[in-house]
Amino acid sequence: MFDKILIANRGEIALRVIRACREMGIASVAVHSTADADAMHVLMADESVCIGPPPSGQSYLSMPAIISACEITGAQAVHPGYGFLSENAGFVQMLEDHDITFIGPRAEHIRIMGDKITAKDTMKALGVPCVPGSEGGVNDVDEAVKVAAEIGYPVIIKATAGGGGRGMKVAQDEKGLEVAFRTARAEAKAAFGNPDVYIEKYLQKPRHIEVQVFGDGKGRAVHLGERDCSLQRRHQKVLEEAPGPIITPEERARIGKVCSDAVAKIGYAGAGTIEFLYEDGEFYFIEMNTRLQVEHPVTEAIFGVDLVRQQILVAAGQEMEFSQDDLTIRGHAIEVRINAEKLPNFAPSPGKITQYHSPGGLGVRVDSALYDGYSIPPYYDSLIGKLIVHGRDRPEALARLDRALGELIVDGVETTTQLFRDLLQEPDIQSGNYSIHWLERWLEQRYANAG
Ligand code: MV4
Repeated sequence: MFDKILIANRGEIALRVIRACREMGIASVAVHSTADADAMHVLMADESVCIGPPPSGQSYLSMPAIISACEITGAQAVHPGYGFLSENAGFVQMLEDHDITFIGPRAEHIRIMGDKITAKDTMKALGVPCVPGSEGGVNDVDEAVKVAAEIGYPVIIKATAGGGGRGMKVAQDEKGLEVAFRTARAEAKAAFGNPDVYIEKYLQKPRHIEVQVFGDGKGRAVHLGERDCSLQRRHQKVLEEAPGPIITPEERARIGKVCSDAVAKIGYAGAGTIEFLYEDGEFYFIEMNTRLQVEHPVTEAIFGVDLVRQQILVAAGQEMEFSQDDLTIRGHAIEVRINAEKLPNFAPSPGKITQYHSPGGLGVRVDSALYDGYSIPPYYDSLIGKLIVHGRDRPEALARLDRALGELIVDGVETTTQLFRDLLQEPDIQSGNYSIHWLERWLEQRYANAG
């Protein structure tokens, strides 16, 4: 086992990893920009190293600076958290060249899933159900027209180097396809330096359902059910829950096995998320994320497992602490993302926290790097905390969420807290009746005359 792990991240996820390290008797090293000298992850880690100025490109994304910090402190492994260098195959390669262990999957698997066409080809070959569409990429308008005629309109054109909603265009008919295709390619080339696009049938009202998988890197893998992350705004998740409110135990077992078999077969190591669109009882693969995700705590709550601990064990060449038969769901969990943002436009609201009180009690978890008097810097993303509630069933989780939100005090900056109290009043939220478009429509109606 490692003696010392460096966490190449900041904020709540850095704390999350430090906590797992401490429980395992592993020393932790924080890295930070000059803007984060007084950040909680620096205070909580055993050691810290300043790696550069505020912009992420010169600090949290600087591979040489992070590798130097490993060398200076003697850290044997790096946990990347999410975002930043967590899905950068070149970083994994560079660490390997310096004999430092990356706590995550192999570079090869990050590379495969980073190219969406290759990811889809790979998953399809592994028996994972995919959205009907082009075989591989589509290189010219004639081919696009041909594929679209086969699968039927509307269609969606996606950039192979995109993902997470970047570089997508919908075409309603053949007339719109030509423009959509050309713009998609041009935008993909400009944004990612790669013009390659592919085509899929456009699903009108799906839910975003993602399956948590975990592999030991030696051909054994499990699934930990699904999360419903359909409540999004501009491709940013706002609320996530597990299990999915409309997924049956039979569907879970079936798609879960498909996913765990797939990652077992490729020898995947560590935590991964297989994203699906779910419509009319069918799952359609869209992307795979090769990192620990922001919303992993809802899965941890219902399965009672520590995913970061398992990541560290597997990275050190040990076995994960459970097999599929050990994994049973207990109750229901919901996470809301507390962002320092001002509604209705969700404009970033950095600044000094004048008062902070975190909720507590049974079934409440708060993952946050906030403290009284802390100044949220303007350079990074606006997530300042995650409130995760766990109940015996969904109604209990919803009631607990409302109760916990009522206890939360974050003064000095604007936050998304009230949004969740308002959402909880909605019958569709109470019943779990929402698709990927529900939140944007609700926000439009609610704030039609504001900001
Ligand atoms: C789609 C789709 C409809 N049909 N693909 C957006 C993010 C990226 N991960 C995939 N996305 C979508 N792909 C087909 N074939 C609709 C979306 C989509 C979406 C997906 C998940 C959550 C929120 C979304 C909001 C708008 C569009």
